[in-house]
Amino acid sequence: MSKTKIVTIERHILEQQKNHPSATGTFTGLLYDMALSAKIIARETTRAGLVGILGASDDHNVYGERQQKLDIFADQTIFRINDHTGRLCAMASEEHEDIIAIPPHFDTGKYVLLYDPLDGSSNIDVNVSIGTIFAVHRKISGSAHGTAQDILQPGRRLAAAGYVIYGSSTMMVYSAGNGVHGFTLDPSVGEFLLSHENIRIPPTAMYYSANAGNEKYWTKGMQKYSRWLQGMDEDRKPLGHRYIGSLVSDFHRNLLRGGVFFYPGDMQDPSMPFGKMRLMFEAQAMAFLAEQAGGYASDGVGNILDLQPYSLHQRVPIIVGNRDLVEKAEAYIREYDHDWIEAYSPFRHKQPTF
Ligand code: AHM
Ligand code: MG
Repeated sequence: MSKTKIVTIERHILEQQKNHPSATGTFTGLLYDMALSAKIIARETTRAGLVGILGASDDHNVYGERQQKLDIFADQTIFRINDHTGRLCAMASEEHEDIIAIPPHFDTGKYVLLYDPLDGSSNIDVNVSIGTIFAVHRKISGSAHGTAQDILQPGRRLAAAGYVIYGSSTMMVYSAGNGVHGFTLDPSVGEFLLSHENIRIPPTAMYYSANAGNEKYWTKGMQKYSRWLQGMDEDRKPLGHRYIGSLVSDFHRNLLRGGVFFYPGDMQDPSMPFGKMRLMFEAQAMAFLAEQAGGYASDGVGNILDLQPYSLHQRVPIIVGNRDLVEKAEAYIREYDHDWIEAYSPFRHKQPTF
């Protein structure tokens, strides 16, 4: 008989809570509610082709992109599970322009939740893995209702972050600052079971991941870095290239196999030198998880976790994965990309107005 313990996500979160004698269970409940949201969203993503929910809605999100119907479903599911629990004082979603207030007839709590309900949603119609990304900050303002000050905190202060991947199986991976743990959904019983305890990025990387179609826009430093990863100019074994175009999937694979993902800034439009990723909804959570798993995330200049956010929907360059590979990119940027660093610096140091 196998001696391996079967541990549900609920049990695991409760065990972790025991390490914090002063914990009230609020945080535990919040993480469990994310797992519940994930189960409901997973149910719909796996049935998407069957129930005619596929296809784009007429709505556009704040970036002018078409929202898929499942985006809206996922967004509303997470909101509706969390709005009335008394644990949160505000939420923010990639799909909403402004901070989402807790309805006035519900109690407010001491955390804020940020989420990208369905990341990589352009992949839905072609049956490629997508994901949900979430991050939790503690309230720091004196206000009962969450303010921009509570939401726009550096990633360094995150209380927890994680993602759900809707792939060949559904997994939830999270960290509350005590390592990174992964759970796989057993659809027959509807439970997330501990499948990947204390994930560490393997020291020897296997893959690099980037949208190589953008290479002509990359800075000289990033182009040279890409050649270095491919072992072009020296006698080095190249890394394999894997790119799904779904951050959660690309990050997850590299977390388990070792590697680096990058969506760098560029000089295509020097007034927007920061690439595509969103700091608050994508980069902070991934940076936190990477560091908890022994890796590192940089904007090309320094640690993403140390950036003071200035706006809810700001974008940020990201290079994330094995520390040595990320630092190598920083070194190339330092050597070759002075013009880019100069163009990006004002955004790096921009302060919020609250
Ligand atoms: P989304 O939030 O609009 O879904 O976009 C984010 C996605 C990421 O999942 C992925 O890493 C990236 O966009 C892919 O971008 P590209 O198509 O430019 O390679
Ligand atoms: Mg996204």
